Amino acid sequence: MQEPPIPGDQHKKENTLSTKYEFLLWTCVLIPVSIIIGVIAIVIVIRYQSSFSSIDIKYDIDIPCNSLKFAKYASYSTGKGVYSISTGYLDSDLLLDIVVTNYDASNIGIYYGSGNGKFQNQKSITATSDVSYVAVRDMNNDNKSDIILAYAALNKIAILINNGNQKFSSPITYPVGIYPYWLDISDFNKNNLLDVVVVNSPDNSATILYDYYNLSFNSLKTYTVGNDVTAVFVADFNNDSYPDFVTTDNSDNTISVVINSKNGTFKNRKTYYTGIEPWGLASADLNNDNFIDIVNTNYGSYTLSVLFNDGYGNFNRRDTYYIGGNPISVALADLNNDTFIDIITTNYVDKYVYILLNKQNGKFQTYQRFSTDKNVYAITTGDFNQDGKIDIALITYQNTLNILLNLC
Ligand SMILES: *[C@@H]1O[C@H](CO)[C@@H](O)[C@H](O)[C@H]1NC(C)=O
Ligand SMILES: *[C@@H]1O[C@H](CO)[C@@H](O)[C@H](O)[C@H]1NC(C)=O
Ligand SMILES: *[C@@H]1O[C@H](CO)[C@@H](O)[C@H](O)[C@H]1NC(C)=O
Ligand SMILES: *[C@@H]1O[C@H](CO)[C@@H](O)[C@H](O)[C@H]1NC(C)=O
Ligand SMILES: *[C@@H]1O[C@H](CO)[C@@H](O)[C@H](O)[C@H]1NC(C)=O
Ligand SMILES: [Ca+2]
Ligand SMILES: [Ca+2]
Ligand SMILES: [Ca+2]
Repeated sequence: MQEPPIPGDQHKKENTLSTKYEFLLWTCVLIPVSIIIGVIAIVIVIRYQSSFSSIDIKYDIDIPCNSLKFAKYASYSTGKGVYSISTGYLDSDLLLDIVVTNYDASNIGIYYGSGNGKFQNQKSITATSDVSYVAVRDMNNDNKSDIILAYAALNKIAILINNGNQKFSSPITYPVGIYPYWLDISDFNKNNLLDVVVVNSPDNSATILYDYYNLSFNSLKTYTVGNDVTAVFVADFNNDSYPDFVTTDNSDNTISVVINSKNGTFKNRKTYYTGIEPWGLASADLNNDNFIDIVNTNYGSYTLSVLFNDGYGNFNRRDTYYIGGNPISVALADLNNDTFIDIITTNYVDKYVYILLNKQNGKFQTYQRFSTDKNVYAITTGDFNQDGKIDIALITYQNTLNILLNLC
């Protein structure tokens, strides 16, 4: 099974080769020393970071459904190299459907929902190889959700218009920057025509495509963000009603917050430190002060960063939570129906979904984790069985889609 392609991996590989000999020599000296340092470090970490331990969890806060419960997960097969997942209403039955991209199979797969938590087998639509991201949105305002894809290897995005009766138009493509990796959709200039923001990983840039109408965009603008940008998420961070966006800058260990100038163009970004190799990203109000906060996964330091909005779109307060392994994807949803948003994340090297319940103040409990297939890559949430509780859907590098129904 292949590792997921990591932006910037190429440079890292070359660097590793050139220093291989040096590395071998050093390890002979460093191994005994590092063992001693390692033991000391583990003792310190266990002592001071209670979140490190998943065994002796004490949930001392009286919040609803403190011990979460999920039904044993259902597993559906996907295409080869399933990579991105999204959910929405893709036919007219008002039951949530799921769409995934099959990176190596050059197609996307749609799972039509039955409303009871079960899904039909995948119906695939030909796309291209290396489809790195999928989103669902009604782009042409005909009240039918369309599908938007990042065609990473072709340096384009693609839109498939929903023609009804589970039929979609052929993908129509639009050039963006190099290796578009992730995207989000909003109306940045508030003219009721949708705009798309795409992050181009090795380009260190974000492309905004403005005003989708009659199957085309009206104009395009590019902004600098951080190195090997992996993700983008749109939200109004300074509460001026104009949508802003945030990116994860994988090689810089930062997020970039980019604020709208109230006319759809953007101010220079502000950066804030995260952990090592920030990757997945989501935002929501986590402490119920009505300002939007930010959560990202740190692939290289096995943690989550939670960054709090001061009300003006500045994020100077950061909390860190240990997850372990290599966390990639993160989603935010209220899983115990107490109006406080909880965190759902995954860890690429194992077979669990990790949930951190909100202590109703923007601080989070030690994670609870639930079994899935191995190598969880991306997650999304939705009420798939219509019981008012938010469920979890995720994809794994076993080429599977897993559904976990919330029983809390
Ligand atoms: C949009 O579509 C949904 C589902 O098909 C339907 O229930 C709703 O009435 C439609 N709304 C409009 C404004 O057409
Ligand atoms: C839509 O685009 C087509 C093809 O470019 C063009 O012929 C047509 O006039 C456009 N319609 C509108 C309403 O702009
Ligand atoms: C948008 O607003 C900014 C800040 O007020 C201004 O510098 C810029 O020229 C404006 N751009 C457009 C296209 O109106
Ligand atoms: C955000 O802006 C709206 C509209 O101006 C205002 O009503 C609301 O109180 C603001 N929210 C906060 C938390 O300041
Ligand atoms: C969630 O909470 C609301 C408000 O307290 C309540 O009306 C609703 O029934 C709850 N939903 C579930 C699934 O328990
Ligand atoms: Ca549509
Ligand atoms: Ca617009
Ligand atoms: Ca704003």
